Formats: sequence, structure tokens, C-alpha cells
Amino acid sequence: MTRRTALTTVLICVGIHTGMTACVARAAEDSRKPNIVFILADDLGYADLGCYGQTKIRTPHIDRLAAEGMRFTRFYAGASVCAPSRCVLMTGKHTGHCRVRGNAPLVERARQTLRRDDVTVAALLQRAGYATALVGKWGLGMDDMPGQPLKQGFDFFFGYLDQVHAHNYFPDYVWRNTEKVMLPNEVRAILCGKNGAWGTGGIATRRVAYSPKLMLDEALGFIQRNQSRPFFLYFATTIPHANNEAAKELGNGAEVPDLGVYRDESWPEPDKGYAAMITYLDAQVGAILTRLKQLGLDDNTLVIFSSDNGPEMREFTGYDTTFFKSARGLRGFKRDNYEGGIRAPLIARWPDKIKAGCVSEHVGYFGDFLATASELAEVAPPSGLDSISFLPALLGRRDQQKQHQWLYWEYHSGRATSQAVLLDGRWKGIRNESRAAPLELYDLRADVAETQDIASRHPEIIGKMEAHLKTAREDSPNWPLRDARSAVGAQRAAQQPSAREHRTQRDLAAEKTERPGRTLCRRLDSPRLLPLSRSGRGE
Ligand SMILES: [Ca+2]
Repeated sequence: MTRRTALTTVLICVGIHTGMTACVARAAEDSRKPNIVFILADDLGYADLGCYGQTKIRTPHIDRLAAEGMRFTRFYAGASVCAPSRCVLMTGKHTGHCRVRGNAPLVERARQTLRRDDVTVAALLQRAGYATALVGKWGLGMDDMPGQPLKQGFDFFFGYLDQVHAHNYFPDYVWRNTEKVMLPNEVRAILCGKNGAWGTGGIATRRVAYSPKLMLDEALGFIQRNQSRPFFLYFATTIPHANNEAAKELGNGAEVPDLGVYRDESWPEPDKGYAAMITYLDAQVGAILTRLKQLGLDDNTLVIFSSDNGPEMREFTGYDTTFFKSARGLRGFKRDNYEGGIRAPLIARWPDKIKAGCVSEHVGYFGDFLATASELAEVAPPSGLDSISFLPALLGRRDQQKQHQWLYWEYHSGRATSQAVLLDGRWKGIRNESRAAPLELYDLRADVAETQDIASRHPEIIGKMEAHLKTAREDSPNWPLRDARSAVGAQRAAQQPSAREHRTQRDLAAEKTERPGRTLCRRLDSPRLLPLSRSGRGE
């Protein structure tokens, strides 16, 4: 309801009722700007949720969120790894324009911080009178940098600043605003990368405080404290990201207090842990919804749930996301610009505003959140963004919904850059590992699994994409496009798309049994499965 209609409601109420007080209060409540809760999972696959087709992992609360709201099938993350995806979400610019376009080693962390002149969605909402909180993982600036959350529009911050620190679910400290809160966990520190260049991870030797539990408590407390004013809660859980250090040393990167309903499954322990983490997060979503309802805020709160990038590979986690079909037939994993790496679940619930049980095929991406939130908060976003509000889609006004002609992504590994574009929501162009690599082309309408590179059949579309790529990005000294194609990139480009993504790794193991050695070894040694440039660190 707009302010004008709210006022009208008050006047009508005054005119026809004697019980005026309740009526005026109701209208005032209706005119209040909606609260916004954005729940961001970390490395959760497109199909890790029941409402997106998951059959092994139980997510009843998130499924209910979808049943009571809208589920998007064509929504994309900002990037295929953590920090840039979150930068896109926060600033409404794609990875060709935004500040943080990749994950940087700790020793180069100045490349991975927002700056004073960046404008985040939190800053805009703060300006519009919202109380703002980040609870969870940040990754866009350390405590002594201009990207620190309190300098970027958040009134309150609780959680992790550094992604490698965030790998550990039982850390020895977390941040509350600018202070370190020491926890009773005991942690064995592990240096990541050469001489710790990527930072210090850890494996708890004494597990007492589970950080997702602390985060939920803080999130609920923030909602409680700010129930009488509009608020924005960015709940950026680390679930189900692996503790990569534990995966490497112990073979299991899933960290959860108990395996719950999966305890008696016949699956390997890490797989049980992965499922248990997601179900743990699901219960947290349920707790947030319950608190909103208890406080009478339910009807005036837009709750969005999504994930920052696609599922991770077993080599870095110990658990097998292909067993769960976490990407549901989409090609690729985290770090890929194929659909499996960047297509994200997105669910939005806002009772009486969003029609319950809807599925939207609107093509959007993380950068659109800023324009959407700005529209809700009635605040003008900065100019020059890559951000289209999807509020019309949410409200069922499809005829008013603007569309992206182009979407754009880039991925920076240590030694190469991959780029992808999406034209008219249909044609996907991808070049891997070098600006000199030829574009692959996929028609997502006919081939959502991206199995058939049809570049040679559509030179006119390739020409259009090549032209667009010349202007799609601004150079960043911190995130240059890499020209030299690595040996890995050359091998990748030479490979034809395979059906690998549609098989589980157990299928591959079975193949090995049937045909000892050759097939499996080639696949596992394949750079497409374990490329040299993929560190798994700091992401
Ligand atoms: Ca992530």
C-alpha cells in the first residue's frame, strides 16, 4: 500500500467507524515500508532444495517458503564464487563493472574490499530509514579496510569477515561489529596456500559453539530489537560451504552438531553431513519465519532465499554433490560459468503481495536486488547500475516487468579469466580461461544442460556477442582479463561437452570397476574435473 492509499484508508476509517484508534493504527502499519530479509546460502546447488526437485535432503521449511511465495527458475547468482557474487548482490553491478570481481589471497586482500565510493544496497536502505544488519559471512573488506560492513551501510554486523576464517564452523572467534568475540572452541590453525598466502583456516579440536547457531540467535535478536521500524536483515549463512581444510586433512568438510535424520543412512559420513547441514539451515529459515509471525511482522516482510553460487566438487569438500544431484542436470560446478555454477534457487515470500505457490521464469540475477529493494524502500538507486527491479514480477505484473537484453559474468582464477554472457535469456556464450578463447554457444531454450556447442551454426549471434563483450566491462587494475591461455584452458577448450555432469561420482567409480583404470583415471585427471588453477582456497 502506498502512503497515499494508506492515508485514504485512515480517512475512510475515520468517517465510518467509531472505533477509530484501531483503524488508524492498522493503516499506519500498512503504510510502513516493508522489512526485507535476504537469506543467502553458501555453495548451495540449484536443486539442493525439495521445492527444486531434491529427493534426498529434507527442506520442509524452505519448501513451505516456496509454497507460500514465488519460486524463480531462471535466476542467477552474481558470480560462480563467493566474494564477487556477494559484491554484485550488494552493489547492483555485474562482475564487469563491480569492485570485487574475484576471490583474492589474503596477502592481496586490498583487491577484495569495497571502497568508500561504492554504494551498497544496505547503505541505500539505511538512508531510507531502515535498520540494517549483516549476520554471517561478508568477504568484501577486512576490519581495517573501507569495505568493513559498518562502513558500507550496516548498523550491525555479526559473523566472519574473511572467507578462509569462515571455512571453520567452530572458530575461536567471530566479529561483532568491530570487536572480536572469543569463543570457547579450541582450533588448530592451518595455513592455506604457500606460506599462508591465502590466509589461516582451522579445524576445531574442541567443538563447543557452532557458529550458525550463534548467527541465528543474533538474527532473531536483531529482528526483535527492530520490530517497530523497517529493517533489512542480510543473513549470509556459511551453510553448506565445506571446511576445506578439514576436507583436505580429514576427508570430511561437512561440519554440523549432529547428523539428525541422516544418521542411519547408508551414505558415506561426509554425504550425511552435507545433507544435515542443509536441513539445519532449513530449520533456521523456519525459526526466522516463526519469529516474524510471532512479532506480527509476517505480512509486512519480504523474505528472499538464494545461494551465492553452485555446488562444490568433492575434491574440495569430501562430500559428493553429484550424489545429491545438487545441480539437477545443469552442467558444471562452483567456479564454472555454465548453468550449474551460476544458476541459483531464488524464493520470495511476501503474504498478500506475492501470490502463493507461483513459479516465475523471469530472467534475473543478483544485481537486480538493489533496484528491487530501492523500489520497496522508495529510495533512488545510483545511476549507471546493472540492476533491474524484479518487483513487478514478484507482484504478478508481468506486463510491467523490464527485461535484461544481456547478462554478464566473469570468473578470475589465479591465472585466467573466464567470461559468459546471456542474450535475451536464451543464448549463452562462454569463453573459458582467456579472452582469446573462442566463444562456445548454447541455446538454453533447447539445451539447458549446455551439451551442444552450436557456435559454428550461429555466426551472427557469435558476432553480436563478440561486439557486446568489447563494451560489457570496464577494466579494473585489480581484476585484469588474462590473455595467456594456460595449458589447462587449452585442454578445456579442446574438450567436447560430455555427459559427466549427469552422472554421480559413484557412477564413475562403477565404471572403473567395469573398465579398470582407463575411463575413470582420464576423467579424474581431466582438467575439467580438477583443473590446476582451481585452488578451492579462500572461496
Ligand atoms: Ca559460495
